[in-house]
Amino acid sequence: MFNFQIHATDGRARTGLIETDRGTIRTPAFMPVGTAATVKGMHPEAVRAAGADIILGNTYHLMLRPGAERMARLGGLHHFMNWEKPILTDSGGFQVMSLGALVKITEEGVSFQSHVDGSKHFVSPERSIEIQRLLGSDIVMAFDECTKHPATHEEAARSMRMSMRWAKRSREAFEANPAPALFGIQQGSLYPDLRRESAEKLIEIGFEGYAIGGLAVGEGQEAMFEALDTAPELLPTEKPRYLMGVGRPSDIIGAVLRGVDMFDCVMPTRSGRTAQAFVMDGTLNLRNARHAEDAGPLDAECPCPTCAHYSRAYLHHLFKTEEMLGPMLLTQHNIWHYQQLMQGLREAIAEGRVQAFAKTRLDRLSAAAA
Ligand code: PRF
Ligand code: ZN
Repeated sequence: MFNFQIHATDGRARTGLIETDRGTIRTPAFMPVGTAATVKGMHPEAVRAAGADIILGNTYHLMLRPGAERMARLGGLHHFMNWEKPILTDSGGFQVMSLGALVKITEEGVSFQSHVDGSKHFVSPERSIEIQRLLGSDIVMAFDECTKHPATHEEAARSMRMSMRWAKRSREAFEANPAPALFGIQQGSLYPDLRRESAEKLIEIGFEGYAIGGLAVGEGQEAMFEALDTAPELLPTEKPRYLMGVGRPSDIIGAVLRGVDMFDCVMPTRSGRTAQAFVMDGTLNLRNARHAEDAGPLDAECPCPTCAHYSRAYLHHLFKTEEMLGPMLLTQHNIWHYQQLMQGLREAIAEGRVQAFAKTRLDRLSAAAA
């Protein structure tokens, strides 16, 4: 089962539900990143308690360790990591490109050496889909190439057209061994004509949802928003739209206003490990000495367990002494912060006040940055 219902729209923003056999996903949704079969530093129960309906896993990391066939023998990713709710898996190409040292890309697929032990591997659209099926993914992603930035029109066109041929091969491999959903990934860099061509090719193939790839790769927020002024509307209204690898809270707000339904990003978890807290008024660095005697919570408006029980001074102390509880408590807060933002967006869209909600949040963020 895979079913998307839009319950309310406000301008281009939408709120609704994706129903799957493993549970319902409230949209707009933020998916915490669980790259190596763990949302780093958090128990799965705590990820769920924070309000996450779905997490993201990665083909690339899991095929290297513990290995896709081993994962299948161990009962699949959900069982392995004790997360029974939905999991979306990324297809691997993007991670190979951003992590793998030696990469060779041909029409057939991608050859690379493991960043772990130097061993040689090959991933094609067919193998990526097979791996995602062995993991037990609920939402499988087509295999694509994330076009580098900047790219000339010619480079972007060539890359996008190869990704569209791979999308077709991904669909065919998926049909032979189907899961609840396969999402296609739009590419085309910052070129509106290529984004349109990509959307048309994906729609012709047909997918249960559509991702917008190739953004948040160094183009900056203004250029990303310009692309998002047109890219989402090229994709089917009635299917979920997923903006891959985004982003900061202000990026998410801007993308929701432009019609995006799903997001993932390492930012809340990675920042949690490096002492950066997301709060209503921007970000805080807990290593900063100004927190040393601050008995108040990270964020007085946050309902999370970290803010209920621990002071900024204590968190500062944990980071100064490099205690592992520091990253754990801060990651928990950051994931709650992101989930609270999504809940706020969903309620505001349902009540027809998303513009006012966005303005209030963005004004506070820019006042803090000034
Ligand atoms: N493709 C895939 N995964 C991704 C991206 C992409 O373009 C991005 C780009 N921001 C993040 N993750 N498959
Ligand atoms: Zn908190």
